[in-house]
Amino acid sequence: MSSTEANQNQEKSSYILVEQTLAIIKPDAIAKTDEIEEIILRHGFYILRKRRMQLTPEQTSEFYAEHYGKMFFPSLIAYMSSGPILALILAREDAVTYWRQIIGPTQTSKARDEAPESLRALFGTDNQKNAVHGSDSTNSAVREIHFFFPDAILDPLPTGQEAKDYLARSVNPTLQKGLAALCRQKPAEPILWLASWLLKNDPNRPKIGNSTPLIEEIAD
Ligand code: RTP
Ligand code: MG
Repeated sequence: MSSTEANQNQEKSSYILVEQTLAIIKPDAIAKTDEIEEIILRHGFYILRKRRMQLTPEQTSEFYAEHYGKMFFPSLIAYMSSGPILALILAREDAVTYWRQIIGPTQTSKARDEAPESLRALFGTDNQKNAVHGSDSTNSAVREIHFFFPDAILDPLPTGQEAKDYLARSVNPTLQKGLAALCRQKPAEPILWLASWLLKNDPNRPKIGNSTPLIEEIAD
């Protein structure tokens, strides 16, 4: 792997900490799942979880409760419960906004006019059967991710700056010292060595007197 690729991979793995959104491949596009997943990955998203299922009309009504009472609500429920769907948790920087950009305008005809490369332009059927869903805000993303993946851990969902500040404050100073020590040492098992170094040098770990770290006392 080139150093550029290694850097890109390292950057991508930090996206998991940054933002998550919920995507759905809707019944009219389920046959295009492989193509859509390829596009998702090409845009730098991580697919953290996937769940294929067919929603009942009741479950669909709960998911789309914000649209209750609108003219299109009954046909939306019939459409979204008509066949299997695939729910996906996507992660990357700015995941919510970026995914909405990639899927394009709600109506397939508008997507074809204004965003011909968008997923709805490419895979949508008509103005209701529009191939894919995307959460419209970080708050909706939290609710929708828990709807499909009740055990998902994302509370609170950090925004980009929040995550960077948190890491800068709580982890980076120690991690950088550990990485420097790792580079000097170049051990055979670098990950295990670093894990052990971090345990021994965790600044939050209670010390007994001014002596050796607790873990070494247990090991003895
Ligand atoms: P989604 O929630 O599915 O990602 O779509 P969206 O935010 O772009 O659009 P939204 O206003 O939330 O509408 C939800 C879904 O309802 C169907 N719809 N049909 N006039 C119509 O016939 C109409 N308007 C909306 C679409 O399937 C839309 O994605
Ligand atoms: Mg919506």
